[in-house]
Amino acid sequence: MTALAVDLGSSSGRIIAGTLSDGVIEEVEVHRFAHEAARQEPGPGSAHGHLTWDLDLIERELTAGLKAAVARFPDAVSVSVDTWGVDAVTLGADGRRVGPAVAYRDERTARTLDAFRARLDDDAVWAATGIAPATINTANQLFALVTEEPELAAQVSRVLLLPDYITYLLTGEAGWSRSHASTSALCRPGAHEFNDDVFEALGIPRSWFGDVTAEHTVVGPCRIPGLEQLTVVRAGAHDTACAVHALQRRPGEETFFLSCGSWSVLGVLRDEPLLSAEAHALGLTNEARADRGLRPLFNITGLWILQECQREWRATGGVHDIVDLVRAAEAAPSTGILIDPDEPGFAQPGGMVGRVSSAVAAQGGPVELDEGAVVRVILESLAARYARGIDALAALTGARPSELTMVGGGSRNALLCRLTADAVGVPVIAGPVEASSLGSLIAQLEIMGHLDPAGRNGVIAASARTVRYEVER
Ligand code: LRH
Repeated sequence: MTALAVDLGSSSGRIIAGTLSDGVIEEVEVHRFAHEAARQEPGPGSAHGHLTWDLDLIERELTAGLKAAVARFPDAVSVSVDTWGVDAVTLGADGRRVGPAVAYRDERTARTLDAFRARLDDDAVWAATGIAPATINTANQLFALVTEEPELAAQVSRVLLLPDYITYLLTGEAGWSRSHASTSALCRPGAHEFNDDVFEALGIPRSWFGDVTAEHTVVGPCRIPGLEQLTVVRAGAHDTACAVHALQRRPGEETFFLSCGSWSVLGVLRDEPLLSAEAHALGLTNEARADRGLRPLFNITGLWILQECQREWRATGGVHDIVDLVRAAEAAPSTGILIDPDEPGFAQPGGMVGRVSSAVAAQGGPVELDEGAVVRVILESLAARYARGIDALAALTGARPSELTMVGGGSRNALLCRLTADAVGVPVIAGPVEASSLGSLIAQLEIMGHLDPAGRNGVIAASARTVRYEVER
C-alpha cells in the first residue's frame, strides 16, 4: 500500500509516493516543480509592494501532481501536506484568498519591527511563546498586515497556515496543525494552544484562528474529483517536524539533528521546551514535533546564502551548477576567513556574492573571490556555525551527540558534510536527502494503522540511504 507526501519547499514542490513492503518504504518522486517568491510592485492595493508566493501555480501543480500520483499508484490510500514554516494565507468570509500570499522575507516586518517591539518586546515574546523573536514569525507578519494594510485586514475572516490551507483545499476542513502553529510565535510554550495574550497585545484578531489542531490525526476524505480514494491526514505540517520523524533514535541517548536546506535547522528532540534565559540569549526556539513532543533548535540561515549566489551567477553566465561549484570549492584553498550566517543581511534576497565578498574583505581577506572561493567560505562558515550550535545545545542539555545526523538536500553536499564532521568533531551520518517526505510517509502509515511506531527505527534503517563521514582533522 502507498501513501503520498506533498512536500512544499521554498524553491520546489514535490509529490513523493511511498510504498511499504516487507518493512521497507520505497520512495518514488512522482512530481516536482520549481517556484520562487517574486516581487510584486507597489500598486493601488499596497503602498510598498510585496515579495509574494504564486499560490495559483502551487495549487495547479499540486493538483496535477496528485492526479499523476494516483494514476501511477492506484493503491495510494493517504496524503499529507508539509511546507516550510511561518507563512500563512488570509481568507475572506467566503473561504477564498484575500490579498497577496506575502512571503516571510518581505520587508514589511522590518518596517514594523519597532512598533511590534513597543507592544511585545523580545523578552515578552520569549516568555509568552518559547519561540525566538524573529521578523519572519507569523506573529510579526500578521502584525505588519494589521498595521500597514488595515483595509485589507478588515476583509480577512480567517487565517490558515500554509500547509493547512492546502489541506483545506483538499478537504474543506480548516485546522491549525500544531507543528506548523509552533513556528508562528502565537502559541504558548509547548504549542498545545494559542496564546490569546499575544493576539491581544499585537491587535491581531483572535477570531482569525481556531484552536491548535493535534497532528497524527485523520482530517477526512479528499474532495477533489479523481482523488476521492485518498484520506487526507495531518502527518506533520511543518517540513522540519516531518524530517525529525524520520530520525533513528539511539536508546539512552539524546537525538540531535541537522536539517540542511535553505535553512539549517540544528536541534535536539525533547519532551519539554527549554525556556531558560540562557536558551533565549543563545537564540534557541522551541518548535513542536508531530507526535506531541518538541524540538528545541536553532534556525540558521543556511544554504540560502549559496542558493542566492547561484541565482546571481546563473543570471551573469557564471558557473552555477551545484556539482561544479562544490568541485571548485574543494579545489579552492581555504582563506581561513569566516562569515557569520546569523548576520541579518545574509537572510535578504539579492546581492549575495557582494555581501559575502565584502564580509571577507572587511576581515583582511582577498578582495576578489572566484566562485569556488566564495562557496568554500560559505560552507566553512556554515560548518563553524554548526559547531557553535552544538556547543550551545550541549550547554543547555548537558549532552553531546556521538554522531550527527544530517538530513535534507544539504546532506548530498559531501564537502559540507566533511567540513561539518571536522568542525563538530563527530562523524556525520548524511541522509536521507528527502527526510521530510520519509517522515511524512512513516507518520501516515502509522496513522492509517499500517505501521507500528515501535518498529519505526527498523523501517528507517531499512529505507533511508545514508553516507557516513568520519572526522579527518
Ligand atoms: C525550513 C523552515 C525553517 C524556517 C522556515 C521559514 O523549510 O521550515 O524551519 O522556520 O522554513
